[in-house]
Amino acid sequence: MKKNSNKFHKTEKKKSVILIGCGGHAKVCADVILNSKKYKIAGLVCNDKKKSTPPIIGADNDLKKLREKYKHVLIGIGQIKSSEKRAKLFRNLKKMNYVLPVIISEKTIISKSVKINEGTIIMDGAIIRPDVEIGYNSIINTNAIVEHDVKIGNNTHISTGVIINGNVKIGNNVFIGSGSIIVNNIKIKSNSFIKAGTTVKKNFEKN
Ligand code: JB2
Repeated sequence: MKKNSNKFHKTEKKKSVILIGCGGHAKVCADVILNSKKYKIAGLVCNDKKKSTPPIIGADNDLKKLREKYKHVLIGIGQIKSSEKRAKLFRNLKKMNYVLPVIISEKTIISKSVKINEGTIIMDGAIIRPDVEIGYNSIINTNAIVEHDVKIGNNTHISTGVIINGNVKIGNNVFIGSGSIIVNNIKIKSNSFIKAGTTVKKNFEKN
């Protein structure tokens, strides 16, 4: 009898990723990675001494040593007041020769033409439409909607439930607070800070 070669599928081995941080944002990143088909968590890197699941495998000054064992890392420190800490960590991790993968939740809708750069995480429920481009080390948080042709820069945080309409251009180091709505064709300059629940109808360049 002919063997059924499709009976047992080879499962791709999951890659271990170090998660930096042990606060609220890291928890949500961990949730996304735990449900990922591509990645698993190697452990957390946290400067605080506390019990945690997943376990803490070191502090920031262990990262150089950890690189001997692990290649992939994700920054799980959130970004509300300033993007500086995440941006600096990103530069340091690159110097240490880490790879910062794009992490995409299994529960998203993302068009095939979307381009996303290294170290960016797309959380559960996000919808990202055609020809969107997203820079490196950014966060597209839970249930954010990013419509067609939007450009988002580096180190930028699109918070939970934000709606960004078509053709919007967003710079680097931007924070857009939860539930904000950005109408179509708007430009948001680098380093802008938009409070939760704001409706942006004109180009935005305030901090
Ligand atoms: O330099 C650092 C560092 N700075 C802060 N290195 C490492 N390894 N960890 C650092 N942290 C860690 O970030 C702190 O040890 C702490 O565990 C964590 C901050 O926790 P917190 O819960 O206050 O914030 P968060 O950044 O994880 O999450 C915020 O931003 C998210 C986007 C929260 O406001 C969340 O509610 C929000 N969803």
